[in-house]
Amino acid sequence: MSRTVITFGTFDVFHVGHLRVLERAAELGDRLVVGVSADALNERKKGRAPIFSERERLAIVGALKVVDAVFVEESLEQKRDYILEHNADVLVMGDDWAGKFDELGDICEVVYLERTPAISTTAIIEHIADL
Ligand code: C2G
Repeated sequence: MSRTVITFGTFDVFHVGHLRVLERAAELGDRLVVGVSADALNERKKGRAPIFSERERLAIVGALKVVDAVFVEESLEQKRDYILEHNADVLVMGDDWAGKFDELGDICEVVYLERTPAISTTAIIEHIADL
């Protein structure tokens, strides 16, 4: 039987840390579905709009070879609904979220992957701003 993996993220100013987490997530199953967080969700969560709009971020993530489908993640609290809706067998999150989604273990496997060190959207933005 085919195994569907689901993961979530903003994926703003797409970088190699994003690519690696998606590649490793894809290896855990046969099909990878990605919830790309909505602009409004980012504004609520981080107090600023992403650099790239939700349409652009969906287009970038959706074009990757390892990604089979993308959708807009409207709220952090809807993970259970998204997992059920997409028939996901595995939820993958970066280990900055370690322990936060363990309660979803009743409907799917929950895996936290190590973040790629020394790269982040914020560091890239700060580096460019300093040039
Ligand atoms: N990531 C990584 N290594 C980095 C940076 C990011 O592995 N150096 C991973 C994160 O752990 C996450 C994914 O890339 O799994 C996307 O990162 P963000 O865009 O920062 O996503 P975030 O804002 O944490 O997601 O429901 C979750 C929300 O959508 C928010």
